[in-house]
Amino acid sequence: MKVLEAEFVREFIRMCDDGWKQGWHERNGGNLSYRIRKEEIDAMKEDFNPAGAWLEIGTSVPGLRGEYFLVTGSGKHFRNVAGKPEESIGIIEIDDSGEHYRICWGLQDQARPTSELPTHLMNHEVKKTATGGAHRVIYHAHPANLIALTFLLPLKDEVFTRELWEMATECPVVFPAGIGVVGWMVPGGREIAVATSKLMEQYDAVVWAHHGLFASGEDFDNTFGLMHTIEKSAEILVKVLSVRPDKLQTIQPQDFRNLAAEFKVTLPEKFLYEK
Ligand code: 2HA
Ligand code: ZN
Repeated sequence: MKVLEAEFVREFIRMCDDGWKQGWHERNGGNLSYRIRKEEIDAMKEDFNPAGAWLEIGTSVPGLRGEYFLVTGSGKHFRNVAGKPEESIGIIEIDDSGEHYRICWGLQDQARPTSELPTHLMNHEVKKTATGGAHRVIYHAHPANLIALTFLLPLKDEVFTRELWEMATECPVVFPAGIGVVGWMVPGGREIAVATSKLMEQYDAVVWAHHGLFASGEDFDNTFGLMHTIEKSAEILVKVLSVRPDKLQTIQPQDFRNLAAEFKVTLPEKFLYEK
């Protein structure tokens, strides 16, 4: 099978295009990765290029040895992924030490995987263990309203989670574990990857202050949907705060407990503090 004919590749490309259309991917902003199933890889190996050189990941992910990932390329624009997939995205394989990768398909003309490869792979490693292999998608975008909030709210998991939950009744059902916050750090390296993946042990979404959001999920629909839900909620909060600094009424802690019982989700009490 040709790589570009595979269902997961078509869904990956569509998700890049959807994110672009949402306005979350200015220039080369954002990146996406998918941990490929064994049967999906086996079906397309004949379309791979001759094995490339092993290159440094920049961190260590022994829990991902032998895994294959579809990733966006460093410096590539989401806007171009659908039109030029072989140049914009590629498949990489992880070696037995978990410290190197090689390009098996795509990323034509000396392209490299996303500059955020360490964070993507460390998140995948954590999520693979935490979800028993269920999570396969890691998505990073630059949604403007959420980024705006990182200038206005205290950079605390409890505050971001609670404020976003209050803005839309669906939020606590979509991300019941809450969301994590990483204070401003230099992107692209191991340090921010360690900080982000630590939070991914308990959350499916992690905010990077003054930068963007990382989301994790089992498939493209749910991961895109998580990004979309969080950014929509952030947009409502920005609108509310733009009109006046306080709320006349809102969803109260006991309302959240009632919602949790009805929707059969567990909402940690640390987010249901009295204000
Ligand atoms: O340019 O979003 O965080 C890609 C990025 C880096
Ligand atoms: Zn970014």
